[in-house]
Amino acid sequence: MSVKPFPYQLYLVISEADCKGRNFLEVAELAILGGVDCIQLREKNDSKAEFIHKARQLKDITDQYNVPLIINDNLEVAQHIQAAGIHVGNKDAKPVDLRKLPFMQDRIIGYSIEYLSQLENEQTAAADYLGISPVFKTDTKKDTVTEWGLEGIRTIKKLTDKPLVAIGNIHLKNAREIIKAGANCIAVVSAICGAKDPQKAAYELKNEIVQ
Ligand code: TZP
Ligand code: MG
Repeated sequence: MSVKPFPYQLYLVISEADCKGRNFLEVAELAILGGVDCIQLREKNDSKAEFIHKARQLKDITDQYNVPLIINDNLEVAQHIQAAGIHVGNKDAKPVDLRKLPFMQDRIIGYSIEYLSQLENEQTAAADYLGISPVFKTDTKKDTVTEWGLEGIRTIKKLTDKPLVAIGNIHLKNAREIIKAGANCIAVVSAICGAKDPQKAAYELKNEIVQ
């Protein structure tokens, strides 16, 4: 299976709720201005219509900056807005099935790794990047399985050529060591959505990981 390039380094995973009362579209735009180069919209409790509405508004912004917008676990929403890709977890739609769809042929499929055994499966082979989920335990998502840590990144790096996106409690103080351990990209929620100044937070994170 070929490996498509995934040239992104600072990935924002955003939801309206994680922006805690601030306009999530403004947070996303500031984050892009600060250096975020990939965005995922992750709305777990929205109706389909709400999710599509938000995704369409966000896509208007990401398109202006040529930043890919990935939709969390919802093919219909992704298709509706012609998203750059979809991110799925271990219990969601299967990358192999998604890849068979004409719409998904050339789009990005992200797949979260919760167990080492997933690296041997065909789903991993069909994905364009793997989420190391979570690298560290986080209050933002509590229903997680394995806390990979830096050692987990090193182990996974040895077992696959796929680009690795680390997520989970990543902030300024640990971003660089996560990249050094072998992650190609870091993904954050609260380090940017919860920051007083999302643009500055993104800028500092980007500076920390781009050598
Ligand atoms: N998947 C694994 S951890 C996580 C997701 C969506 C949340 C990460 O949030 P934060 O605030 O960056 O720790
Ligand atoms: Mg899921």
